[in-house]
Amino acid sequence: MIKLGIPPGSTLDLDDLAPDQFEEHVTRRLSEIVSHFRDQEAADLVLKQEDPVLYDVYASERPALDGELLYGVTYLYPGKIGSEYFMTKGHFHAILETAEVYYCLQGEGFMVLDTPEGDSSVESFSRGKILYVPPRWAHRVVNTSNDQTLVFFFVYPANAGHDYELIAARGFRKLIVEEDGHPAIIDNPHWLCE
Ligand code: S6P
Ligand code: ZN
Repeated sequence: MIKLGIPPGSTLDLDDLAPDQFEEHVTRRLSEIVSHFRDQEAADLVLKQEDPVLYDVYASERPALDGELLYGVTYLYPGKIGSEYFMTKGHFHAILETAEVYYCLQGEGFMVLDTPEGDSSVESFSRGKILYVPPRWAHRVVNTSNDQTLVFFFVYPANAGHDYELIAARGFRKLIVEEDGHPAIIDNPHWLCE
């Protein structure tokens, strides 16, 4: 239920991994995005033992109307599937011509971006960094820390919506994997293949 008037401000405590000031909460486990990882054998091995939570998203509730914004915070936990770091599913906005702002509050990693036409970009994303996601760019965040949760704030038009299908079908052009103990940006061997 959306209340009229000015919503009360709130303080985000980074040590609180379950902030209660947001109306929406989505938990994503490995099983929901398993096909996005390169090493399916490694993923299957993990899933035989457990179905780990990869990230939690907390967001405000606002009407999906022109002029409204949604904002919130994502906690992307550390870990790997094979050599590939934990990452968000990644999406285009359903209304492609909508942008988004991300602000990293804690941790280190990358944002991977693609356009429908196949342009690609990878931006470092660590504490204090603000990234602007222009209209038309799909976006995914990758946590490359061994032990720290990557926490970021986001804000975008409330009517933007999410389109996960194209990314689910073809992936992003670039993957972030561990090589010799360090993050490496590599070409996705399966891009466009499925
Ligand atoms: C929404 C915004 C974030 C992500 C969240 C999880 O436009 O970009 O709230 O939804 O970080 O990512 P994903 O790809 O699973 O929605
Ligand atoms: Zn988005």
